[in-house]
Amino acid sequence: SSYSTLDILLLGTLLLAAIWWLMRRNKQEDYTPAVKSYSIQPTSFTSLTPSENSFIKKLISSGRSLVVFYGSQTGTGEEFAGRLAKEGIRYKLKGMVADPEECEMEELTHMKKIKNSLAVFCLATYGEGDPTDNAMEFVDWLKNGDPDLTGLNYSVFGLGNKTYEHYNEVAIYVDHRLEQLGATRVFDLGLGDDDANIEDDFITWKDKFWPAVCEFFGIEGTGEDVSIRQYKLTEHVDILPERIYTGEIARLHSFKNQRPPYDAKNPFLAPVKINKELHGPTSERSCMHIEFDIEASKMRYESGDHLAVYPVNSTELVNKIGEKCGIDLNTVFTLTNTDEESTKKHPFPCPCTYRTALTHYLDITSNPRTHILKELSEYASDPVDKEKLKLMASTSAEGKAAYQQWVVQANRNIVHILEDIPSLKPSLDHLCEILPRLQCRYYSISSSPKLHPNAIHITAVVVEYKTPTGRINKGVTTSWLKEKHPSDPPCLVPIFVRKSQFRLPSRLTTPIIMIGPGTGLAPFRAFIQERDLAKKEGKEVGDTILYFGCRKKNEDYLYKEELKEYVKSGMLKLHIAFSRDQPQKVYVTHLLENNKEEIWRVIGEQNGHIYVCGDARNMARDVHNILLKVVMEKGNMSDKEAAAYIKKMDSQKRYSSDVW
Ligand code: FMN
Repeated sequence: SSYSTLDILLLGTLLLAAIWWLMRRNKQEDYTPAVKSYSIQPTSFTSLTPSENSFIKKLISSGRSLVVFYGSQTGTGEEFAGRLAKEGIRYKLKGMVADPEECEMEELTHMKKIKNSLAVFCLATYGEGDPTDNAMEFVDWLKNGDPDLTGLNYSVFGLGNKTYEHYNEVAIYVDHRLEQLGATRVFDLGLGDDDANIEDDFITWKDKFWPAVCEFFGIEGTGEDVSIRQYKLTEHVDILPERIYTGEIARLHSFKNQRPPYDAKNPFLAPVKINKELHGPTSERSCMHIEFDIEASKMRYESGDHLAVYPVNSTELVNKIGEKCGIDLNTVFTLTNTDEESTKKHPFPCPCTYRTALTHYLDITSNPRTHILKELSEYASDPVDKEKLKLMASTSAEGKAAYQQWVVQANRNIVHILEDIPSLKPSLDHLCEILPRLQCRYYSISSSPKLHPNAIHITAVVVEYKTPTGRINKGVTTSWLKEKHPSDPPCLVPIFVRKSQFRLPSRLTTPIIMIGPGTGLAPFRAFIQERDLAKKEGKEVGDTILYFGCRKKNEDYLYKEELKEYVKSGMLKLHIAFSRDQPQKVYVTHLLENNKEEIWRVIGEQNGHIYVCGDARNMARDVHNILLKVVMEKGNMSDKEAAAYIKKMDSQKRYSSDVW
C-alpha cells in the first residue's frame, strides 16, 4: 500500500496511546461511579480489545472507506447509522458503524489517507441543545480544539424534535463546524423531526444522499434494494443455564449480585413498598402512587430528579408473536454480528431465550417503522400482502399515506400487524434483529430525599386506550407496574436515578411558583415536602405557590389530603382549576391570566423562580406566552424586552420546565 513509514509510526503511536488509555479506563471502571445520566444502549457485553479504539486502523485492515458515527441516547441514531453503513455496500463503499465514545476522534484528521473515504454523523439533540452522552466528548473536542480537517469528507444527519426550542442544534453545529475546520461536505445536512415522521425524513434524505456520494467520488452503485442480515443466528441445544441471560441489561448475573453504582447498565432491583390508587372510584382512569424501597441500594437522589424504570412486555403479546412465528419461545439463541470488526457483537444480551428477548429486550408495542415493514414483506406468502407491506415502506405519496393510515392512525404494533396480515410468517430471529430495543421510561420523582431518604415515590397515570381497530392498547410500563404490589418475596422493579436540571432555588427564602396540572404535580410534591420540612425545622421559607389542575374535584385531584394540609398550615398557596366540574372549562392557564399581579411580584420584584411541569406541550407554550404578557404589562416592557427578560430568567435557572 501507499502508506509512508511516518504514517505507520503515527498509527503505532496512536495505538499505544489507545492501549494505555483503555487499560487505565478499565482499571477505573470498577470503582468509579458512573456519572453519565442517560446512556441507555448497553455496551458492556461487547468485548473491547485495545486496537478496536483506532477506527482508522479498523477501516484500513478491513478494506473499508465509510465510517458512520452515531450520537444516540435511545437508539434511533444508532439504528440509522447501522442502516447507512450496511447500505454502503450497494455503492461499493464498505462501511462500518462507530460509537464516537469508543473512538479516537482525533483520527478524523487522518481520514484523507484512505481512498474515497467518507465519515457520516447521525447525531441526536437533547435537553438544551445538548449532544447525547456518547457524543459529548466529540462535540467538546470540535468546540474547544482547532484540528485541521482538510481532506475529510463528511455528511451529517440530525435527529431532533421540533417541539423543542433547540431543534437539532447539535447536528446543525457539527455540520457547520466541520466545514469551518476545513472538511468537505459531500451532501447537505439532513434534519429529522421525531414529532412528525423521522423515518420518512431519514429515507428522503438518504435517497438523495447516495447519488450525491456517487457523484462526489465518481463511483456507480448497483443501488439494488436487497435485504442484508447484520446478525447470524446460532441456536443452542446443550447450554448451561448459568450462561443464559434472563433479562439483565448488560452484565450476566448482575441481578443476582446487586452492587452499586446503579445506572442504565446496572439498574437496581427495587422492592415495591406501596402501590395505591390516587383517583376516586368514579374516575374512568387510574393513577398510581408507587413507593420503591431503596434502602439496600445506597442510591441517592434529589428533588427534581427522574426515575428510570425498565419495563417488561406483556406475556400475552409475547406469546402471540411466538405462535405466529411458529417457534418454541424457550429456544436459546444468540445473534452475532457478521461484521467482526464491529464493537457491537450482539443486538441485545445473548444467549437468551426468544421469550426473554421479546419480554425484556425488544420493543413490541410501538408502531414499527417503515424499514421493518420492508424487511417483513419478504415473509408474506400472499403477493397481495407482500405488495401492501412494500407499498407502506415506500417513499411514494401513496405509500406514505397508507403507512400513516394503516400503522400510525390505527395504532398497530408488531403483534397487530402479524395478526392482520395472515400470510405473514417471519423468521423470529430476523424479527428480533430488526425490532428496536425496549427503552426504559422516565418518571419525575414525587418524593423529597430529605423526608424519604430510603424511598423513591412516583406518580403515574395508567395508559390504556382503545385503538381504531377496536383493540385495547396498554402502556408497557404502567400496565406492568400496576400489578406490582407489596408482597413477600417482594415484587422487584429495575430502576436507576437520572439527575436533572430541575432544582429548587438554593435559598429557602426565594419564593417559587410551580405550575403542574395532572401528574405534572409529581416533582412539586417533592419540592413542597422539602420546603415544608425546612419550615417545620424553624427555617424561614419564601412563598410556595402551586397551580394545579385536574378534571374533577372528586376524581383526579391528586394528593388532595396532603395538599389541603399544606394549605391549612400556611405552607402552600394553592390555585386549583377543575376543568370539568362546571359548564365552561377552566385550566391552570386561565388562573395564571387572572393572577398577573402575584406572578410579577414573585418573578419581577422578589427574584423568585417559576417551574412548569406536565405532559401537555401546548400548556408549556401557553404558560410561556402568559409570562411574556405579565412581564410586558406589569414590568412595562416592550415585547422584545420581555422576551429577553424571560430568556435571562431561563439562563439563570429561574425559569425551568420539565415537560414530556
Ligand atoms: N430534539 C431537539 O431537536 N432538541 C432538543 O433539545 C431535544 N431534547 C430532547 C429531550 C428529551 C428528554 C427527549 C426524550 C428528546 C429530545 N429531543 C430533542 C428529541 C430527540 O433528539 C429525538 O427524539 C431523537 O430522535 C432521539 O434520537 P436517539 O433515539 O438516537 O437518541
